[in-house]
Amino acid sequence: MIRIATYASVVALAAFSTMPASAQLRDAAPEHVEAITVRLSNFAFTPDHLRLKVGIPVRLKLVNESGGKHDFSAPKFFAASEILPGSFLFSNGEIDLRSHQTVELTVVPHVPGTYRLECTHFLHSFFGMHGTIDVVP
Ligand SMILES: [Cu+2]
Repeated sequence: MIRIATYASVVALAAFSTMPASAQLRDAAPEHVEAITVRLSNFAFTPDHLRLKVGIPVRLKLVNESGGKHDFSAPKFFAASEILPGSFLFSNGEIDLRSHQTVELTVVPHVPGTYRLECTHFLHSFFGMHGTIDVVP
């Protein structure tokens, strides 16, 4: 069931750009929001460097491609950003992803700076699962 739901959302996303506005899902992101896909694997974020602009919404699609759990932890970044409706719900600035889970959220960064991104699972960051999010004016 989860697999089917994930597949359906991928198909919906693929069709998104060709669909008329009236056919879009109610909680889908506005069509001109830039989308960035970040893949989580053992033990890396790809890409591991994001460059975002203050005040410009971005749709983040997080894809856990691995057979294990990971998280996308950037508490200082999320504390300095606004999470728009229709986003995956999470708390404490940390998004937990099950094996092969995909989640999406729309974020508006508000404060320029360089923020650390990491997976907080034991030793994952040590093995290279970390990155940076630059927010530029
Ligand atoms: Cu990890």
